[in-house]
Amino acid sequence: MKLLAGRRALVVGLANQRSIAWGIARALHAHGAELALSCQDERLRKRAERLAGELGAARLYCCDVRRDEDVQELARRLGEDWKGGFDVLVHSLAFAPREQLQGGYLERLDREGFQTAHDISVYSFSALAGACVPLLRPGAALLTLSYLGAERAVPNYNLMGLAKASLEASVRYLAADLGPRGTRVNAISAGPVRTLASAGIGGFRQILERVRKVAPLRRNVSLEDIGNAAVFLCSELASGVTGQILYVDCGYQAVDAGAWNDA
Ligand code: NAD
Ligand code: 0WE
Repeated sequence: MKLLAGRRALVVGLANQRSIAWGIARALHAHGAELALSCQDERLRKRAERLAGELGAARLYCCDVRRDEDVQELARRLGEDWKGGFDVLVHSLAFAPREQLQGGYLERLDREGFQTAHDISVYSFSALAGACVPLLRPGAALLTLSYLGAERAVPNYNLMGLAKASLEASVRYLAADLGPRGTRVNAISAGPVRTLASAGIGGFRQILERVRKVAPLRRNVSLEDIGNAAVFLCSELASGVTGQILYVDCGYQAVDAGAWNDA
């Protein structure tokens, strides 16, 4: 059954074929959605163009979310290219200066890193939502990506944990704001996946191993797991769901990982 036939979806945050944005775009496409994709800059454009090509007539834009004019321009072009509006906005991007994601939280903390992480990883979701709201058709859905570090102190995740906590609060405030016009807003809190954003993070392999060992499903999440949950949240099947954080993590958040060491 195609859950998103006749729906138009913008997915922001495509870098390569390992991106969660790509997993979600593929799943939305498989369920009949017409797609637009956005990548950060010209540097990523060639690869993104090739990927967009794989999804039929997918449109591709560039938008650096640090720049207000880029966000406005993205919305303007979407309004032109998709007369009559669109239905789904997926926000799948985050950034903190690399040195913030290793070592102690306080030890690495500084004002500039804090501002950068919150600007790119948090503000951008509300900024994109605000710019796109006039274009959203009735029954639209917004979706962003979070991580367990929002609600637990995860070693090395540090500043990104604060940013994700604020992002999750944004989901609730946007849901309250946009609910009366019929727009739903949710997040997927995904288990760890090997992507560009997790490559080179010290100890990432051990994080994956730990999930495989103690998560109820005894495996790591796949891009398909995340894509399927995204299809659900963006479809009519989730018509009564808004303001929620859905864990797509093979159950890891539900258990006391420390107590399952030898399970
Ligand atoms: P990724 O590297 O494929 O995607 C991150 C994207 O952010 C890239 O496309 C990058 O270009 C984009 N980006 C960074 N700064 C930007 C800017 N200024 N303007 C526009 N785009 C910018 O990695 P990913 O793991 O797919 O990350 C996607 C989302 O998933 C992020 O929000 C991340 O926090 C979240 N997430 C990832 C994991 C994981 O383990 N990989 C787990 C849970 C949640
Ligand atoms: O949200 C993330 C990662 C986001 C991220 C990644 C990078 C790497 C490159 C943000 N900024 C940057 N900056 C860079 O320069 N995840 C959920 C993946 C992740 O990152 C971790 C994790 C997990 C899981 C960092 C430490 C510990 C666990």
